[in-house]
Amino acid sequence: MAIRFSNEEFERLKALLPVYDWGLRTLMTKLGIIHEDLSNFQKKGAIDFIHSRIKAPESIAQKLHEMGLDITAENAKKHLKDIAGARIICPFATDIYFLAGIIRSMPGVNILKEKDYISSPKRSGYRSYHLVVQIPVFFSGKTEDVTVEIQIRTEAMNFWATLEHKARYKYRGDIPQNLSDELATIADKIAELDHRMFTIHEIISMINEGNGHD
Ligand code: 0O2
Repeated sequence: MAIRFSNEEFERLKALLPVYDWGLRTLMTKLGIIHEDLSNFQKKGAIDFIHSRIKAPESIAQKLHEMGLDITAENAKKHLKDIAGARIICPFATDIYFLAGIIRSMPGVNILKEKDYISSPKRSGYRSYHLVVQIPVFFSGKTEDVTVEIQIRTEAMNFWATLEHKARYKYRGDIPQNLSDELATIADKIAELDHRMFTIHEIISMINEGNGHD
């Protein structure tokens, strides 16, 4: 049975969510500027695309349930760091670290936590770089710090995570052992593929530099 908020708690949650949306939009404006600047002037192609989402109430309720917490708006605000989320997709792992560095130096963005699941992948095989940040949002005469989780991954890591997420959903978090083993093996292969593609990219860049091209 689906885990849900009570009507009263759902109304409380609905009152909270706009602030997360404003925080996310503030961050997306900053990231959009970085994306445009990098595409036009600096490190061409370091970002493929960026998207954002506010976690659906059903997913918030499910996550609180998995954490063994009561399904309340207060617990969501207190314990969940990914109600607002931005995902940056890059061609190569080196771009991920480059972008994490840019985010770290952004004025008005306070870093709360960083997790490098690329150098230390999760047991599932999941790879990604996570930053939990806080952004001040000014509204109705007051300022509130909004927490946003930023995930940075390559296209290949994203392909894997999307498929594994689907499997997790399909099997309600309990993926059969043979399938999770296969996913973990593929995750390793994807990491190797990412590395080999990067080597080719470096060779092409060196040849282009020698020829005086970008
Ligand atoms: P959705 O639907 O994407 O929102 P923490 O352990 O809390 O200190 P962490 O690892 O950042 O820190 O938190 P968490 O809650 O484990 O993971 C946060 C998000 O990372 C997840 O959100 C996923 O988006 C992604 N993620 C983490 N581990 C995996 C994994 O093994 N497979 C996939 N596909 N994604 C993962 P949600 O709420 O799970 O999902």
